[in-house]
Amino acid sequence: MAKTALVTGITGQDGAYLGKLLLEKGYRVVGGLRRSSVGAYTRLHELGIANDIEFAHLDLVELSNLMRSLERIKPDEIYNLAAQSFVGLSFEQPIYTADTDGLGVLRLLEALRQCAPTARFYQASTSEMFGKVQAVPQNERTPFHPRSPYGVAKLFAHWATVNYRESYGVHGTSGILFNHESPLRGREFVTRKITWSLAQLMVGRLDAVELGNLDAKRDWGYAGDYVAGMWLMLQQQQPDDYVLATGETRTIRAFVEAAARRLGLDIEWRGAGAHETGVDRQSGKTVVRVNPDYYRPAEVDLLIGDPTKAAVELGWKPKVGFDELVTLMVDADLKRARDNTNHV
Ligand code: F7E
Repeated sequence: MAKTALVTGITGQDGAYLGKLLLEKGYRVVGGLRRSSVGAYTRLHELGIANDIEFAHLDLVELSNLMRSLERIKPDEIYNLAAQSFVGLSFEQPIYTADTDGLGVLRLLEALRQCAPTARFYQASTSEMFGKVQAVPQNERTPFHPRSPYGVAKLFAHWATVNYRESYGVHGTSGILFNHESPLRGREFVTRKITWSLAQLMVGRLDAVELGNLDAKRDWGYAGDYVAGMWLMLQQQQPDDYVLATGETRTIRAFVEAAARRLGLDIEWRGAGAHETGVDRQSGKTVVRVNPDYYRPAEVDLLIGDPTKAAVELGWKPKVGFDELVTLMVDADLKRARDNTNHV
């Protein structure tokens, strides 16, 4: 009989890619949907899977709803991808973020313990938990030091998952994923903001893109590769923690340069700090400006992951490299800009 997977956060970037992968593997996929999910089905339509998923109204703030849902759905695997996932917003909405990303996971684990105790559980943990990094590169044994309400809430959820594993024998796995991007990434995240904005600029619909801290460094992979890692984790006999990352890190500035290059722009940086601009050498036009409004109260300066454990134990390796990722995202956004569509 086909296995049933419940994917919370089905409408997000990772939910869409994971949903597609699970359908291809023959799963019955139930997608947890909040009544007010942003952009609801657009990513699922983009991947052509919206009609193959069963939807269940689910909200991590409502325990009774979680319990009834698990009793009804009877999942073999639960992938908890639901979250307020934007670090910047978590400074503005810290309590809401803690409720959904922290306590919400505890509610889901309680519901699992009561109503679906044999279901395997994947928690979407994050490199944001490393924050002010205590070692370079970061792996499963690196101590945590979160730097945002989002990171703090996710760390609570990570330890709750470990605790339910150790206390009640729950098959709970925490996937510590570094940044993973794609053409389906939300436009508030920096990579997609860059590719979307530069593409809009190319068709004359935008003057320049405003960004915050250009010096932050991130380990960027491709979301499609990372959801395959999530699935592999839940196929292991024993639950555990795994880092997924590429092992490479680059500045935001380098991402801008690469995206611009793909569009035929050659960026020269002028000035410094809040006065820095990125100018296209050929046209002399300013295409990037720094706007301190996008600075964060506390920043994560450097992330670079060590995915050795996932490589050895899961046989997981990222397939899409940095240049290919940038190309994928820029080309998708240029097409959207030319077609004047903005649904994703
Ligand atoms: O920022 C800097 C910003 O918002 C990356 C989430 O998926 O990955 C993501 O979190 C960096 C930061 O992602 C802008 O200050 C500069 O240093 O794309 P981001 P994030 O905060 O790394 C982790 C793994 C998650 O778990 C999260 O859910 O870019 N930056 N200028 C900017 N960032 C944004 N958003 N916008 C700017 O204009």
